[in-house]
Amino acid sequence: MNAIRSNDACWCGSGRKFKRCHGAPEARVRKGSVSPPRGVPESIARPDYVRTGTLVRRPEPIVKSPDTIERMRRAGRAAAEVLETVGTKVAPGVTTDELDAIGHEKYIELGGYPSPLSYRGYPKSLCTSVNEVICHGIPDDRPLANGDIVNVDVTIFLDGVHGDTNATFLVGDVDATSRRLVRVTEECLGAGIAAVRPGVPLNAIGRAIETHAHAHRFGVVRTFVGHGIGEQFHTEPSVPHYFEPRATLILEPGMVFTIEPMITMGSPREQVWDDGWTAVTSDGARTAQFEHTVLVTESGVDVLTRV
Ligand code: EYF
Ligand code: CO
Ligand code: CO
Repeated sequence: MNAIRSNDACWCGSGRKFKRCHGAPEARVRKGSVSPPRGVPESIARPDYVRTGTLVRRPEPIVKSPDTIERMRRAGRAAAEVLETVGTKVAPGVTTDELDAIGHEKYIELGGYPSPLSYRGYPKSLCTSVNEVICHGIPDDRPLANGDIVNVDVTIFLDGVHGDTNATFLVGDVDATSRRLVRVTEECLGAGIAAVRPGVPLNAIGRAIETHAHAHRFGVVRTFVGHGIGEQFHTEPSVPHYFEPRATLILEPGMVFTIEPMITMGSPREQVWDDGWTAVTSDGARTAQFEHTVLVTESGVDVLTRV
């Protein structure tokens, strides 16, 4: 697919140039002020990287044991509960830091540790990515505005394993093209999940996602991919959301990974803010994301991150 360029006429039929329609620089999200990290009771078990301050990657089986799968079902359900709790609070005027505080309390109520908190200086318990922010947006004091879209990404560490999920929410009255972006992105996740079954190559997932996104003339972010998950937040395999001929791993029952397509109205390229985390579209066009942690089963797929 050829990405729409800033000077092209917008595909939505507005008659404006794309940059004036969906990528207007004046609409860009600005960095706000970030509050100090929130504390977690000592009674809650932490991932290794929080206790030691460094991430040491350990070998971890791609096919999980029945015991690990049971624990991942609990962690997945808990992640979904946190996301649901935060999602109900999304509204114009609410700051993303307030969303972080609500999520933080829910992680603790469920007995889990917020996996992003304190990894290489990441200061918050979830990610909030507004409008043109692709992923890893840091909750701050910016109030959500009527018409925004915001992705909330939750990862919990519970029973020694991680569960990872996210969704994009509409803030008040959102324009039709942004609503379409959000709907198509959720459909892309559904198409990726529907491609999962034993015996198929991993790249069937990205092929299904990319086909659906391109049918709607949207872009697919390539830099950030889904990931294996288990006792570690990120492990093998990488799960591209585009067709990657080299991703030939054959899916087997017991594999657990995330599918988390990031879909753009314009260019799928990204830039990272000088906070070292916040990834935004290079043209300022809006982007949306949905994510589930999924298990390959004998008959197909189980989504672990549902309430
Ligand atoms: C490498 C971070 C990295 N990393 C990934 C950095 O997969 C994610 N969302 O679906 C995702 C979210 C975040 C993220 C938020 C912060 N980071 C944190 C903890 C461990 C880690 O290992
Ligand atoms: Co996530
Ligand atoms: Co993830």
